Amino acid sequence: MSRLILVLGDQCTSAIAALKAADKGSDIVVMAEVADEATYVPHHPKKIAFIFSVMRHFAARLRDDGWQVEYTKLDDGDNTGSIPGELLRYADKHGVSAALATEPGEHRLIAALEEAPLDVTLLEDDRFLASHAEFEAWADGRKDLRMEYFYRDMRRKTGLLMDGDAPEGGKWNYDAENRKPAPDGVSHKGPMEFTPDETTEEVLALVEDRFGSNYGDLRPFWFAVESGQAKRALAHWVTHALPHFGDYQDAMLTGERFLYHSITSLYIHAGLLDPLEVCKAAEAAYRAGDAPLNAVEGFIRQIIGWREYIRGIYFREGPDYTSRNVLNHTRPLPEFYWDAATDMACIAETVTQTMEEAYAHHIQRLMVTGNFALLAGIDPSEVHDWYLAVYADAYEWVEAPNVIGMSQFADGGVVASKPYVSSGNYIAKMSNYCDGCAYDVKTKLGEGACPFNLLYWAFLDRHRARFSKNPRMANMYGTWDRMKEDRRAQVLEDAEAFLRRMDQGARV
Ligand code: DLZ
Ligand code: SF4
Repeated sequence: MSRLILVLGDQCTSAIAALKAADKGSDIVVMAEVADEATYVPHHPKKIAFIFSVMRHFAARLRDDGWQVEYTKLDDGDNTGSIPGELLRYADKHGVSAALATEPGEHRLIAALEEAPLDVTLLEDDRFLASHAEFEAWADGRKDLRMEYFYRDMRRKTGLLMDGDAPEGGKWNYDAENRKPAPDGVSHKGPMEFTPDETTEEVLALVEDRFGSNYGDLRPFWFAVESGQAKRALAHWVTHALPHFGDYQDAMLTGERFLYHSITSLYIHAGLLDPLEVCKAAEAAYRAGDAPLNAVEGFIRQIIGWREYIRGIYFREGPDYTSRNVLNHTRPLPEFYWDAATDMACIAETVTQTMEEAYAHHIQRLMVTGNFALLAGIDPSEVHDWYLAVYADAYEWVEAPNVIGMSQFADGGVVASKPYVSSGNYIAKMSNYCDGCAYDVKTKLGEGACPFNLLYWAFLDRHRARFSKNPRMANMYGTWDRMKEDRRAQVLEDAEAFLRRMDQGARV
């Protein structure tokens, strides 16, 4: 009896659970470009084009490999517009009543499949080292779900960077060696770029037509769209950038949009690269003496530590996670997140690059746009929707814990032990953005004061009841409390005035 095998846009690998369990001789693969997925947030056009092109290339490969594939293009006349709708349409066409799918990475789509009037079996997505059950076993009974101990278990489990039972080099984590400030220049020319082929050009024309007015530039489009290209891009990065990645992981430099970052998240999440193979490629460079330990450990930690941990949190915390807002932040997202029209150079730079590349690295996301949103008290669900829309690597399973939890502290500390807030000092130390800014990072109040400086204290003051007892924040409160009272009052007044101007839509 044949079944339908659903393959979603971010499941484009023959190692996906549903394909591994399928029978090439009798089952029918279903892949569908649908309006529901393309519009549930106003995705960046590059993100939509990437996913559609990856899907079309993967469908062609499956057909070449002998699979029967039903593929719906977005502009097909009989497209029902939703994933369950397409499953039902093909079930009807082929007279089948059962479907096999790999668990989607968003609660929204899981619910839609579970509610579909069709017998859909969901298999767990095993592109992760830790199954749901393993993560639950690790998390249950723990007071704090911190990534570090989980990460060590994953190192032991994979044997990556292990020296017998001990961590390579004697330490598990070289994070302290991943924080060099911005270098003067960057030797790496950026990620490997690919010229769109005919399939991608067709997708680009479609996306231009249907989503051309979404936030962000569709062209130039140079992402890898099939696994062979993604592997070449990875090898290129390992050779040219990985050796410097560790030192400058947290640095930001005007005009250098990628520094030494790999952008492999884009390819891993979609299925083009296998996470363990990526880690092994990095480890091999270390073993061969081509890349230092702080770079390779820092990179591997992101994949077998952070990526796994974040996914565990998303499924453990459940569908209500994205609506959490323990700090009661309600301010709407400022317009400059969409048009970069702000005098704050750090934000203008990050938003402009996001518009043009659908990419910004983790510190730009966390300490510039994320930090500002948290300091300014922006509604976390608006912040969440923005990140989900504008980054080409964003799916809810990975984006929500990073934004709602890590960046906005809206989950009350499930992910982060303290809010990731900083004044302008951190940005000044880690970047050269402040050099070209209309504000002065050294000015703490009054004319020309860096808004991050003002909002930082206002945030601490606003949330004193929640954070002043946190030992990791005692220093900050100590500094604030030692300031003269009239100075404190002036800072709070200036912060209020700034937010008022921002709320009124004035350029800030
Ligand atoms: C993000 C996305 C977009 C834009 N379009 C599609 C689509 O048309 N068809 C599809 O199968 N998947 C798409 N995706 C990816 C899904 O939204 C993704 O599988 C879920 O968000 C779960 O991670
Ligand atoms: Fe950003 Fe403040 Fe530096 Fe301007 S001065 S770039 S607003 S941190």
